[in-house]
Amino acid sequence: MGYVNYEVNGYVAKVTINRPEALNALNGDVLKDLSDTFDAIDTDAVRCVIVTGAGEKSFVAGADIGAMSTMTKAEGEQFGKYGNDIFRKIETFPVPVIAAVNGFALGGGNELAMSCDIRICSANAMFGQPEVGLGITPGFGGTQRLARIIGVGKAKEMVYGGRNIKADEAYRIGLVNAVYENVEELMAAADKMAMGIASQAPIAVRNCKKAMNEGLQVDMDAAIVIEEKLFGDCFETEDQKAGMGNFLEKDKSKKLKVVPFKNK
Ligand code: CO8
Repeated sequence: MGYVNYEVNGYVAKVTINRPEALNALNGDVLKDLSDTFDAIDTDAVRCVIVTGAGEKSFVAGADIGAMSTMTKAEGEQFGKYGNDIFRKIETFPVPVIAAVNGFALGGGNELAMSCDIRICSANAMFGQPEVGLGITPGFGGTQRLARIIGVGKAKEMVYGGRNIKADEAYRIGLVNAVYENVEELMAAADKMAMGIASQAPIAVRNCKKAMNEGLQVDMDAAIVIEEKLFGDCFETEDQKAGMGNFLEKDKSKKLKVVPFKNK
Protein backbone atom coordinates (compact mmCIF):
# COMPACT_ATOMS: atom_id res chain seq x y z
CA MET A 1 0.00 0.00 0.00
CA GLY A 2 1.28 3.49 -0.80
CA TYR A 3 1.07 5.01 2.68
CA VAL A 4 1.27 1.89 4.78
CA ASN A 5 4.06 -0.69 4.90
CA TYR A 6 3.17 -4.22 5.87
CA GLU A 7 5.48 -7.03 6.85
CA VAL A 8 5.06 -10.36 8.59
CA ASN A 9 7.66 -12.08 10.72
CA GLY A 10 6.46 -15.48 11.91
CA TYR A 11 3.14 -14.92 13.66
CA VAL A 12 3.70 -11.17 14.08
CA ALA A 13 2.59 -8.54 11.56
CA LYS A 14 3.92 -4.99 11.48
CA VAL A 15 1.83 -2.13 10.08
CA THR A 16 3.84 1.06 9.54
CA ILE A 17 2.13 4.34 8.64
CA ASN A 18 4.45 5.77 6.04
CA ARG A 19 4.02 9.44 5.29
CA PRO A 20 7.06 10.87 7.05
CA GLU A 21 7.05 14.14 5.06
CA ALA A 22 3.86 15.08 6.95
CA LEU A 23 4.86 13.33 10.20
CA ASN A 24 2.55 10.46 9.17
CA ALA A 25 -0.57 12.66 9.36
CA LEU A 26 -3.76 10.88 8.37
CA ASN A 27 -5.48 12.05 5.22
CA GLY A 28 -8.16 10.05 3.41
CA ASP A 29 -5.60 8.10 1.39
CA VAL A 30 -3.57 7.10 4.45
CA LEU A 31 -6.74 6.04 6.27
CA LYS A 32 -7.86 3.97 3.28
CA ASP A 33 -4.49 2.22 3.08
CA LEU A 34 -4.60 1.55 6.82
CA SER A 35 -8.09 0.10 6.53
CA ASP A 36 -7.21 -2.03 3.49
CA THR A 37 -4.09 -3.31 5.24
CA PHE A 38 -6.07 -4.55 8.23
CA ASP A 39 -8.67 -6.11 5.91
CA ALA A 40 -5.92 -8.05 4.17
CA ILE A 41 -4.31 -9.50 7.33
CA ASP A 42 -4.57 -13.27 7.36
CA THR A 43 -5.93 -13.85 10.85
CA ASP A 44 -5.45 -17.59 10.52
CA ALA A 45 -1.71 -16.98 10.36
CA VAL A 46 -1.10 -13.76 12.30
CA ARG A 47 -1.42 -13.79 16.08
CA CYS A 48 -0.38 -10.26 17.00
CA VAL A 49 -0.08 -6.96 15.13
CA ILE A 50 2.26 -4.03 15.83
CA VAL A 51 1.24 -0.57 14.58
CA THR A 52 3.93 2.11 14.33
CA GLY A 53 4.98 5.15 12.31
CA ALA A 54 7.81 5.51 9.80
CA GLY A 55 10.86 7.41 10.99
CA GLU A 56 12.13 8.33 14.44
CA LYS A 57 10.10 11.48 15.00
CA SER A 58 6.43 10.73 14.71
CA PHE A 59 3.93 7.92 15.23
CA VAL A 60 1.08 9.96 13.71
CA ALA A 61 0.86 13.77 14.12
CA GLY A 62 -2.92 13.72 13.76
CA ALA A 63 -5.49 13.94 11.05
CA ASP A 64 -4.33 16.02 8.10
CA ILE A 65 -5.10 19.62 9.01
CA GLY A 66 -4.83 20.85 5.42
CA ALA A 67 -7.36 18.28 4.23
CA MET A 68 -9.76 19.16 7.05
CA SER A 69 -9.43 22.94 6.74
CA THR A 70 -12.10 23.36 4.05
CA MET A 71 -14.60 20.74 5.19
CA THR A 72 -18.27 21.56 5.67
CA LYS A 73 -20.21 20.35 8.74
CA ALA A 74 -21.46 17.34 6.77
CA GLU A 75 -17.99 16.52 5.44
CA GLY A 76 -16.51 16.84 8.93
CA GLU A 77 -19.05 14.40 10.33
CA GLN A 78 -18.45 12.04 7.41
CA PHE A 79 -14.67 12.19 7.90
CA GLY A 80 -15.14 11.52 11.62
CA LYS A 81 -17.22 8.45 10.83
CA TYR A 82 -14.68 7.25 8.26
CA GLY A 83 -11.86 7.37 10.82
CA ASN A 84 -14.02 6.02 13.64
CA ASP A 85 -15.05 2.98 11.59
CA ILE A 86 -11.41 2.16 10.83
CA PHE A 87 -10.24 2.65 14.42
CA ARG A 88 -13.14 0.52 15.66
CA LYS A 89 -12.04 -2.17 13.21
CA ILE A 90 -8.61 -2.06 14.85
CA GLU A 91 -10.06 -2.03 18.37
CA THR A 92 -12.20 -5.09 17.63
CA PHE A 93 -9.61 -6.81 15.43
CA PRO A 94 -9.59 -10.49 16.40
CA VAL A 95 -5.93 -10.57 17.43
CA PRO A 96 -4.16 -8.18 19.84
CA VAL A 97 -2.74 -4.96 18.40
CA ILE A 98 0.22 -3.19 20.03
CA ALA A 99 0.88 0.51 19.32
CA ALA A 100 4.64 1.16 19.29
CA VAL A 101 4.55 4.95 19.61
CA ASN A 102 7.79 6.28 18.17
CA GLY A 103 7.26 10.04 18.55
CA PHE A 104 4.29 12.38 18.16
CA ALA A 105 0.90 10.79 18.84
CA LEU A 106 -1.31 13.86 18.58
CA GLY A 107 -5.01 14.11 17.81
CA GLY A 108 -5.82 11.26 15.44
CA GLY A 109 -2.42 9.77 16.32
CA ASN A 110 -3.28 9.44 19.99
CA GLU A 111 -6.70 8.17 18.93
CA LEU A 112 -5.10 5.52 16.73
CA ALA A 113 -2.83 4.44 19.59
CA MET A 114 -5.85 4.25 21.91
CA SER A 115 -7.73 1.98 19.52
CA CYS A 116 -4.89 -0.53 19.95
CA ASP A 117 -4.92 -2.97 22.87
CA ILE A 118 -1.56 -1.98 24.37
CA ARG A 119 0.60 1.14 24.02
CA ILE A 120 4.34 1.35 24.55
CA CYS A 121 6.53 4.27 23.48
CA SER A 122 9.99 5.74 23.06
CA ALA A 123 11.21 8.52 25.36
CA ASN A 124 10.70 11.15 22.62
CA ALA A 125 6.98 10.34 22.34
CA MET A 126 4.41 13.05 22.93
CA PHE A 127 0.70 12.44 23.39
CA GLY A 128 -2.25 14.78 23.27
CA GLN A 129 -5.59 15.86 21.91
CA PRO A 130 -4.80 19.41 20.73
CA GLU A 131 -8.00 19.73 18.66
CA VAL A 132 -9.62 22.53 20.69
CA GLY A 133 -6.73 24.75 19.60
CA LEU A 134 -7.81 24.10 16.01
CA GLY A 135 -11.45 24.87 16.74
CA ILE A 136 -12.69 21.26 16.66
CA THR A 137 -13.28 18.39 19.07
CA PRO A 138 -11.32 15.17 18.88
CA GLY A 139 -13.15 13.21 16.18
CA PHE A 140 -11.67 9.73 15.96
CA GLY A 141 -12.73 8.52 19.41
CA GLY A 142 -10.60 10.80 21.61
CA THR A 143 -13.49 12.11 23.69
CA GLN A 144 -14.47 8.52 24.46
CA ARG A 145 -11.40 6.30 24.71
CA LEU A 146 -9.09 8.66 26.60
CA ALA A 147 -11.45 8.84 29.59
CA ARG A 148 -11.85 5.08 29.56
CA ILE A 149 -8.08 4.58 29.65
CA ILE A 150 -6.81 7.31 32.00
CA GLY A 151 -9.99 8.35 33.84
CA VAL A 152 -12.51 11.11 33.24
CA GLY A 153 -10.87 13.92 35.25
CA LYS A 154 -7.44 13.59 33.70
CA ALA A 155 -8.91 13.13 30.20
CA LYS A 156 -11.05 16.25 30.53
CA GLU A 157 -8.01 18.23 31.66
CA MET A 158 -6.03 17.08 28.62
CA VAL A 159 -8.86 17.53 26.09
CA TYR A 160 -10.25 20.87 27.36
CA GLY A 161 -6.77 22.34 27.69
CA GLY A 162 -5.41 20.81 24.49
CA ARG A 163 -2.36 19.97 26.58
CA ASN A 164 0.22 17.58 25.14
CA ILE A 165 2.12 15.33 27.53
CA LYS A 166 5.53 13.69 27.35
CA ALA A 167 6.28 9.98 27.58
CA ASP A 168 7.02 9.95 31.32
CA GLU A 169 3.66 11.55 32.16
CA ALA A 170 1.88 9.22 29.74
CA TYR A 171 3.44 6.33 31.65
CA ARG A 172 2.54 7.79 35.03
CA ILE A 173 -1.15 8.17 34.14
CA GLY A 174 -1.42 4.76 32.48
CA LEU A 175 -1.73 5.86 28.86
CA VAL A 176 1.31 3.73 27.98
CA ASN A 177 2.57 0.55 29.62
CA ALA A 178 6.28 1.23 29.19
CA VAL A 179 8.77 3.81 27.90
CA TYR A 180 11.99 2.86 26.07
CA GLU A 181 15.05 5.01 25.65
CA ASN A 182 14.94 5.20 21.87
CA VAL A 183 13.01 3.93 18.86
CA GLU A 184 15.35 0.97 18.31
CA GLU A 185 14.75 -0.28 21.87
CA LEU A 186 11.04 0.40 21.49
CA MET A 187 10.75 -1.73 18.37
CA ALA A 188 12.78 -4.56 19.93
CA ALA A 189 10.45 -4.47 22.94
CA ALA A 190 7.37 -4.41 20.71
CA ASP A 191 8.65 -7.46 18.81
CA LYS A 192 9.39 -9.27 22.06
CA MET A 193 5.96 -8.49 23.51
CA ALA A 194 4.22 -9.51 20.28
CA MET A 195 6.15 -12.78 20.07
CA GLY A 196 5.31 -13.50 23.70
CA ILE A 197 1.61 -13.05 22.96
CA ALA A 198 1.94 -15.08 19.75
CA SER A 199 3.47 -17.98 21.66
CA GLN A 200 0.31 -18.45 23.74
CA ALA A 201 -2.74 -20.47 22.71
CA PRO A 202 -4.25 -18.37 19.91
CA ILE A 203 -7.93 -19.09 20.46
CA ALA A 204 -7.54 -18.38 24.17
CA VAL A 205 -5.77 -15.04 23.50
CA ARG A 206 -8.45 -13.97 21.01
CA ASN A 207 -11.19 -14.94 23.42
CA CYS A 208 -9.47 -12.95 26.20
CA LYS A 209 -9.48 -9.85 23.98
CA LYS A 210 -13.12 -10.30 23.11
CA ALA A 211 -14.10 -10.96 26.72
CA MET A 212 -12.31 -7.87 28.03
CA ASN A 213 -13.46 -5.57 25.22
CA GLU A 214 -17.08 -6.67 25.24
CA GLY A 215 -17.32 -7.14 29.00
CA LEU A 216 -16.22 -3.56 29.65
CA GLN A 217 -19.21 -2.24 27.66
CA VAL A 218 -21.88 -3.90 29.83
CA ASP A 219 -22.74 -4.35 33.53
CA MET A 220 -21.00 -7.04 35.59
CA ASP A 221 -23.88 -9.52 35.40
CA ALA A 222 -23.79 -9.44 31.60
CA ALA A 223 -19.97 -9.26 31.56
CA ILE A 224 -19.44 -12.51 33.41
CA VAL A 225 -21.82 -14.26 31.02
CA ILE A 226 -19.65 -13.04 28.13
CA GLU A 227 -16.64 -14.50 29.92
CA GLU A 228 -18.37 -17.82 30.61
CA LYS A 229 -19.22 -18.29 26.93
CA LEU A 230 -15.72 -17.46 25.72
CA PHE A 231 -14.18 -19.61 28.47
CA GLY A 232 -16.36 -22.54 27.41
CA ASP A 233 -15.49 -21.91 23.79
CA CYS A 234 -11.82 -22.76 24.52
CA PHE A 235 -12.64 -26.30 25.61
CA GLU A 236 -12.24 -29.16 23.17
CA THR A 237 -9.78 -27.07 21.15
CA GLU A 238 -6.46 -28.70 20.34
CA ASP A 239 -4.69 -26.03 22.35
CA GLN A 240 -6.74 -26.70 25.46
CA LYS A 241 -6.07 -30.41 25.18
CA ALA A 242 -2.37 -29.90 24.46
CA GLY A 243 -1.90 -27.14 27.06
CA MET A 244 -3.54 -29.03 29.90
CA GLY A 245 -2.13 -32.37 28.69
CA ASN A 246 1.42 -30.99 28.74
CA PHE A 247 0.92 -29.76 32.28
CA LEU A 248 -0.48 -33.04 33.51
CA GLU A 249 2.27 -35.02 31.75
CA LYS A 250 4.83 -32.52 33.12
CA ASP A 251 6.13 -32.25 29.55
CA LYS A 252 7.45 -28.76 28.96
CA SER A 253 9.04 -29.69 25.63
CA LYS A 254 5.72 -29.88 23.78
CA LYS A 255 4.52 -26.72 22.14
CA LEU A 256 0.95 -25.62 21.74
CA LYS A 257 -0.36 -26.59 18.35
CA VAL A 258 -1.14 -24.02 15.69
CA VAL A 259 -4.86 -24.08 15.18
CA PRO A 260 -6.76 -21.87 12.77
CA PHE A 261 -9.00 -19.32 14.38
CA LYS A 262 -12.61 -20.41 14.12
CA ASN A 263 -14.45 -17.43 15.64
CA LYS A 264 -13.95 -14.81 12.96
N1 CO8 B 1 -1.64 17.56 9.32
C1 CO8 B 1 -1.01 17.91 8.18
N2 CO8 B 1 0.33 18.13 8.13
C2 CO8 B 1 1.04 17.98 9.25
C3 CO8 B 1 0.43 17.61 10.47
C4 CO8 B 1 -0.98 17.39 10.48
N3 CO8 B 1 -1.64 17.01 11.57
N4 CO8 B 1 1.39 17.57 11.43
C5 CO8 B 1 2.55 17.88 10.81
N5 CO8 B 1 2.35 18.13 9.50
C6 CO8 B 1 3.34 18.51 8.50
C7 CO8 B 1 3.71 19.97 8.61
O1 CO8 B 1 2.79 20.80 7.97
C8 CO8 B 1 5.08 19.98 7.97
O2 CO8 B 1 4.90 19.97 6.58
P1 CO8 B 1 5.85 20.92 5.62
O3 CO8 B 1 7.22 20.42 5.86
O4 CO8 B 1 5.31 20.67 4.28
O5 CO8 B 1 5.65 22.32 6.12
C9 CO8 B 1 5.67 18.64 8.34
O6 CO8 B 1 4.55 17.82 8.73
C10 CO8 B 1 6.61 18.72 9.52
O7 CO8 B 1 5.93 19.37 10.58
P2 CO8 B 1 6.55 20.59 11.39
O8 CO8 B 1 7.48 21.38 10.52
O9 CO8 B 1 5.42 21.33 12.03
O10 CO8 B 1 7.43 19.82 12.48
P3 CO8 B 1 7.79 20.31 13.94
O11 CO8 B 1 8.80 19.34 14.46
O12 CO8 B 1 8.17 21.75 13.94
O13 CO8 B 1 6.45 20.18 14.79
C11 CO8 B 1 4.45 19.09 15.54
C12 CO8 B 1 5.88 18.93 15.01
C13 CO8 B 1 4.47 19.71 16.94
C14 CO8 B 1 3.84 17.70 15.61
C15 CO8 B 1 3.64 20.01 14.60
O14 CO8 B 1 3.80 19.54 13.27
C16 CO8 B 1 2.16 20.03 14.91
O15 CO8 B 1 1.77 20.69 15.84
N6 CO8 B 1 1.37 19.30 14.10
C17 CO8 B 1 -0.07 19.29 14.26
C18 CO8 B 1 -0.46 18.44 15.45
C19 CO8 B 1 -1.96 18.49 15.64
O16 CO8 B 1 -2.55 19.51 15.92
N7 CO8 B 1 -2.58 17.31 15.49
C20 CO8 B 1 -4.03 17.18 15.63
C21 CO8 B 1 -4.69 17.37 14.33
S1 CO8 B 1 -6.45 17.38 14.47
C22 CO8 B 1 -6.86 15.76 14.59
O17 CO8 B 1 -6.05 14.88 14.57
C23 CO8 B 1 -8.32 15.48 14.70
C24 CO8 B 1 -8.63 14.01 14.57
C25 CO8 B 1 -10.07 13.76 14.37
C26 CO8 B 1 -10.53 14.25 13.03
C27 CO8 B 1 -12.00 14.25 12.89
C28 CO8 B 1 -12.41 14.84 11.57
C29 CO8 B 1 -13.72 15.41 11.52
